[in-house]
Amino acid sequence: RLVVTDLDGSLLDHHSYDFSPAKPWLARLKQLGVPVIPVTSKTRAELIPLREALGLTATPFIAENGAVIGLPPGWCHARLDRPGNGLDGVVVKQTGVDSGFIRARLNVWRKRLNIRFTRMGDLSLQQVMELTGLDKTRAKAARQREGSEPFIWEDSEAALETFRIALQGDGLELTQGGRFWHVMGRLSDKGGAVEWLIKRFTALRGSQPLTLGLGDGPNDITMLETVDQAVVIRGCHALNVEPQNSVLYRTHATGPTGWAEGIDHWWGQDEGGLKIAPT
Ligand code: 2M8
Ligand code: MG
Ligand code: MG
Repeated sequence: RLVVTDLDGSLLDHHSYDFSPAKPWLARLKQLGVPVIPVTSKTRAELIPLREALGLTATPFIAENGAVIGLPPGWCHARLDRPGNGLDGVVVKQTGVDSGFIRARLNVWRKRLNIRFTRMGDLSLQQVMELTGLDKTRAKAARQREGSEPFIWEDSEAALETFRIALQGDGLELTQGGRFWHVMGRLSDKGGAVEWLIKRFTALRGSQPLTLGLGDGPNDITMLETVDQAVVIRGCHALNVEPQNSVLYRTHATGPTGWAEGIDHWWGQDEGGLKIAPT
């Protein structure tokens, strides 16, 4: 088994970033050796303290909507990965385009199309803090982008479509999180990164895992379409999340309470004498 999960609005509360309602399941999955893999818009810098707090330092992570993948030692391939080119022996893979290129193209299109948006990098630290509710250290970490750039759209829907087409020509794509739009390389969305990781898991363990995925935003759709069992967590926003899964559960609760509700739905029943749910 394998769990892939969005953080903001899913495992973490949209406003307070608290995850206590998910603790019993997190502990139980750890005990069973089921990897829980964060798949998030957040940066690698934001994930360092977060993985520690969540007890997820031994599992891989997917940052910046799929643009960055981190593999801890147990997940590395003897010949394909250069060991320990990241912190704590974590191998870091960049699946997309670097953020310097993304920022340069955003500036070009802003001028040429005469469109209005504010990049995260255009905001002051104070503004990022106010907008997201993150404290200073976390807001700083959120600005350390490696393969994607968040922005606030301030123009019309029609202009957004023109912008989307312009970015396609640069090999870039748009996705929508809870508060921000995000630009990244066209081949590095959450679904693609999760697919890559499932293949890696299968190669290392010799069998294909049963996969469960949880998310609350449009940027989670490709990930949810990649897994065997999907959970759409009720959002704190009015965004449309319509993955084309045949096996989909929508929670009643939001955030980490919904997260636990979703895992309960799929894995809460005893199976073949194995009691999976936490007691
Ligand atoms: C941004 O990501 C969220 C994910 O849904 C969003 O788009 O609203 C990113 O900038 C991330 O790095 C940051 O931690 C988060 C804070 O709310 O916002
Ligand atoms: Mg989310
Ligand atoms: Mg997210």
